[in-house]
Amino acid sequence: MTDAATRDREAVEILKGNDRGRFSVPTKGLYPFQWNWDSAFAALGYSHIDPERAIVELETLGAAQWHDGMIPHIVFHTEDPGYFPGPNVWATGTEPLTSGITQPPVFMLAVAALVDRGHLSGPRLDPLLETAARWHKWFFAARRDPATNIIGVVHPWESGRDNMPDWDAALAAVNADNVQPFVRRDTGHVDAAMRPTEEQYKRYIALVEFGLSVGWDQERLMATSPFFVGDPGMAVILIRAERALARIAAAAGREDLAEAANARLPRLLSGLDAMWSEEVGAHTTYDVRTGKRGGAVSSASFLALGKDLVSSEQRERIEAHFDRQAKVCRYMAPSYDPASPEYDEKRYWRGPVWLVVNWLIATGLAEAGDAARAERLRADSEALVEAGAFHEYFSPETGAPLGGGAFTWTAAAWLDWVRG
Ligand code: 9WN
Repeated sequence: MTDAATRDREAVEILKGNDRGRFSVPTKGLYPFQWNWDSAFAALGYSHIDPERAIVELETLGAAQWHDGMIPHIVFHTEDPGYFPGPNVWATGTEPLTSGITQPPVFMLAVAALVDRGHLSGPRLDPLLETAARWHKWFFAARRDPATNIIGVVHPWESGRDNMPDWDAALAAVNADNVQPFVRRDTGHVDAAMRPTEEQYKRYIALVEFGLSVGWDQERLMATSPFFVGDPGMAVILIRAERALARIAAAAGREDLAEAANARLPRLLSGLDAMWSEEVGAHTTYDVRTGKRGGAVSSASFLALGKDLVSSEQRERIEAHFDRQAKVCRYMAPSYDPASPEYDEKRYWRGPVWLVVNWLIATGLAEAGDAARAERLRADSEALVEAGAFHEYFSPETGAPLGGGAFTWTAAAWLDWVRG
């Protein structure tokens, strides 16, 4: 057993090793730019060792906000041929250069944590609240199906859970016949068996080309993209972010921002409910184009165990899935149901455990008063770090470390939560 102080030191070293001054890279080599939700977690990690650096991380991300309010999923601060697709493929023409899609809005959860811990207030806080408010409002206009209030994604990368099996059917329907040949870079860094397949990658690029074809007009993208799929993960994170915004903005005297966030919440909650699958007994994806629902429980389903998100009947059914999986998995929470034929212990978001998702599920459980399940996730995450250090993801069966090493958000989750 390595002692906690050694792990703390290692985690701090990883954050520092991935620090590029005003932003963090998720890990060296595989991901050489600033990623959206990774940065929010980096800020949570930094809040324990260097709160000023945590604020700067969020300010840098906020500075990449588009005029329409979107905060993009990648900010390309530097050139780097080690990643595909780079800025020339996205061709968004923004300053700074960015991708053309978004990622889960963990940003406001990090802002709230910094405020609650006494590190952020006044003139540094106000612009960050404005940024969060503009982004949350953008989700309402550009990622909400007006008929159902479902919050969806126009690319699997937006969900942050890229190759989760529930995207397969909608992705397969995307025409990739005209995609120009390209060279993947990810499989030069990581074993291909741990990454998405070639067929999936072709369609990921076809969707980037579609975004380009509508000039990255985000409302048009939602209305016309061949891929627009409701995501319970994105929906729950946005609801939590809106609640955090409402609470912090009200306390900071920004009643205007608090009121707007509160006004959006009922529709966001009804959109989440519309993703409930009676057949599965949990929230699943919902393909807005075809009406088809995802087939099984994913780690995103457990996010709905957070505070005040579901009915007591729904809660019991989701808890039953959690408890069933907790009996068969040495390490919770697998990214996809091990009972499903699509489950794959090693392949990215089709089975492996991700510590940041555990952070999100467990903080939600704790807020909802479910200390036991939250502790199961924390203890399993601790055992994973003991067994496999600070990797990108882990086998739920053996704890084997998978994907990239020395990962910023795994180290941040350790400092913020796992170490207890
Ligand atoms: C595409 C950086 C990101 C995470 C995502 C994760 C992975 C990128 C990729 O890495 O996605 O955005 O190229 O595989 O799926 O959640 O933000 O760590």
